Amino acid sequence: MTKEEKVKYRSGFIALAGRPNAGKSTLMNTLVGEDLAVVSPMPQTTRRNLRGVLSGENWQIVFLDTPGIHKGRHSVNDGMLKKSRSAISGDEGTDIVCRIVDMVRPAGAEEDLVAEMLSSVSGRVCIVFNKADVCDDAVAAKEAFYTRYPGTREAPQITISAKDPAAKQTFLDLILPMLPEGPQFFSDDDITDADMRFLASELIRKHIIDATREEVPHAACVEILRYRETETRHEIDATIHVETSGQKAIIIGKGGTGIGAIRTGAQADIQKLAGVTVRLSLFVAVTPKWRDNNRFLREMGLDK
Ligand SMILES: Nc1nc2c(ncn2[C@@H]2O[C@H](COP(=O)(O)OP(=O)(O)OP(=O)(O)O)[C@@H](O)[C@H]2O)c(=O)[nH]1
Ligand SMILES: [Mg+2]
Repeated sequence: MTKEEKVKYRSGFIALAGRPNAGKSTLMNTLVGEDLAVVSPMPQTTRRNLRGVLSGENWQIVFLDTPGIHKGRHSVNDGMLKKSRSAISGDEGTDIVCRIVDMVRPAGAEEDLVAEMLSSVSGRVCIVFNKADVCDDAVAAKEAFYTRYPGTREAPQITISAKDPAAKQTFLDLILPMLPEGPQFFSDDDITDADMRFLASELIRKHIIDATREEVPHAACVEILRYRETETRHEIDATIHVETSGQKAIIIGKGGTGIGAIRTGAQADIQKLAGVTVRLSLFVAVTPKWRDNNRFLREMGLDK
């Protein structure tokens, strides 16, 4: 192959942005082919930006899963908004922003906030209309969206179900032609640059979210106290912070069954990801009002 014929390598950073619960994390997991990001029916599941990597023969995409765009009551909500904003604004090297739209829920104040934040994006924005499998009338949902947000009809766009593995090819058909020339940032088989400490804390949080309801998952924060790695074994001590003694009692459960199930489930998931034996110890601490404690939020990487 002569120099001229050589296919140029293309790469880009693509932020997945949108309101809470739109399916951003689900889409990233489908694209990278692993349960990397925590997914749940609860809004505001994602709290920090997480990179996922997908590589092809001559290209590499670095996805950035971001917290759902919303305004909440606590400092932690401001911190989440700041993280989405920095991903969208390009502070994290973003080339393209994918606006993930939940077609099932009509647009409201949150979607308006997404539109407002995206209006300042000078780079390219594409739209991913999601949840096609559960949307009764996708055409009507999209028409309502175009009417509310002028200019969106003309944007590059697709309609998918992020849960469906087929969404990956539909997404790549949209994105690959938009990908700029660029270097390879990660190895071909890397799926993220997040460390095991972070991924383990997220898996523990996933099991808390699955096991509890209403305010409890929002009031829970996982801190990794110790992560000791050998070639054959990872030993992890983690604290689950909650805000009240009532929440602590719910997490622990009758006779410790709640915390026991969270520990067993999370340990198995971390083990699967790490590929070695994992021993997980969990503690529960009451840290009143941590969601408004800026020092605590800074230590947890959740500050604004
Ligand atoms: N039926 C259906 N459900 C979906 C689809 N995509 C996501 N979901 C569900 O929607 C819920 C929210 O998905 P997430 O991926 O956690 O949404 P998110 O946008 O990351 O939410 P936040 O992190 O809270 O901002 C979960 O229960 C998913 O299973 C889809 O295409 N079809
Ligand atoms: Mg998410």
